[in-house]
Amino acid sequence: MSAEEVAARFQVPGRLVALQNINTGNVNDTYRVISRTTFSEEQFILQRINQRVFKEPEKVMANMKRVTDHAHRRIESEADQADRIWQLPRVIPAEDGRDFAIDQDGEYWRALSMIASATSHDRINSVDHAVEAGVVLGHFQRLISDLPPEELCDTLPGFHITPLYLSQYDEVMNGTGARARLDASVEARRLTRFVEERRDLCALLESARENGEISLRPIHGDPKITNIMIDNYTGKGTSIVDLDTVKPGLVHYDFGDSARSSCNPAGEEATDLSQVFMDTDLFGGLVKGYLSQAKSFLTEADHHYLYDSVRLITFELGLRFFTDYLAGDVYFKVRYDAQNLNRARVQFKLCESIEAREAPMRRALLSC
Ligand code: GN1
Ligand code: MG
Repeated sequence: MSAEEVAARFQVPGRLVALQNINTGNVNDTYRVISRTTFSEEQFILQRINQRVFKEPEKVMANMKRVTDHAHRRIESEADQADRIWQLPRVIPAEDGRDFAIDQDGEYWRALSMIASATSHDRINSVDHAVEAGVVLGHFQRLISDLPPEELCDTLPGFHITPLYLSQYDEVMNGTGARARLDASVEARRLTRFVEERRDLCALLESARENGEISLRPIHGDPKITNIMIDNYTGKGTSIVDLDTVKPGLVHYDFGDSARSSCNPAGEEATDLSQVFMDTDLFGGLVKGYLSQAKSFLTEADHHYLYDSVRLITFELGLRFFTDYLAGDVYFKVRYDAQNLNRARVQFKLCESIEAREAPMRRALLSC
């Protein structure tokens, strides 16, 4: 079934006039749909859920509905005191009232409301932008911090459990495909040494969770800078989008992911490694914005592990990209041959920079 036909199966007024492919993410297929009546225009987001990654799409949608209903209620109850209009996507029901539509090939589709007059950016462009990215993540986590994590399904078992990614890497390394790719690339062999030197790092957050120092909470799961919407008129953060990874997790996964994606001015798809580094001014801004919201629910132990989370999640994403390159690009979408290798090089370079800048980063965390 075509995306146009699926689009017509959601409860949106008017008739479809255009559908644009806006492939921004590395996993799902995303479209912007424009529908019009005589007097109005409605735009919404239509997505096909990638079932290779999300094995139980119904649970993904149940989480999304639970979290957005809760957060919308809280946004409304705090609206009078808020310094801005906060937005958050709404799940648009299908014609049969469900939160998704299934086409004849068994593909799951969902429709989400658009965030009004706002833009997402691949890269950060100023310290103020970093502050806003921090405020948006902290605000979202705060809104859902009183939602019991048991009420959310684990839709992606193993997501951000770094030791499991390391086991997958070891498994892939034993395959013949990986051997061929390693033999063909000096750079890939260099990255294997980078991983070997950091094996002990992998268990850092999971050990803290196992010994009870830090615990599971509802998280966003993917708060990278492209998922932060900045208001076109005020320059303030107005929303976080891409809610298919909301699930129980450690708030550290979110903070680490936000910092690694926001504070590397060259962005995730950089090809010139010399441009990739942890910008501590941007990090200072991000921390200031984040803690202005998150202080209210973070424990001392949570705070203690924030630096480590940036180092670990950056390393982890590099490891995930590198494993996927060695496995033959089976998880992340690619547009050119060695894209996943290049993405891994970027994250590993950034990880090195984070290690070199540990002292100023810890200072920034303590000063707010
Ligand atoms: C994937 O699909 P997208 O772009 O929202 C991935 C994230 C990574 C991100 C890196 C479910 O997110 O974990 O951090 O790529 N999502 C999943 O760009 O694996
Ligand atoms: Mg995502």
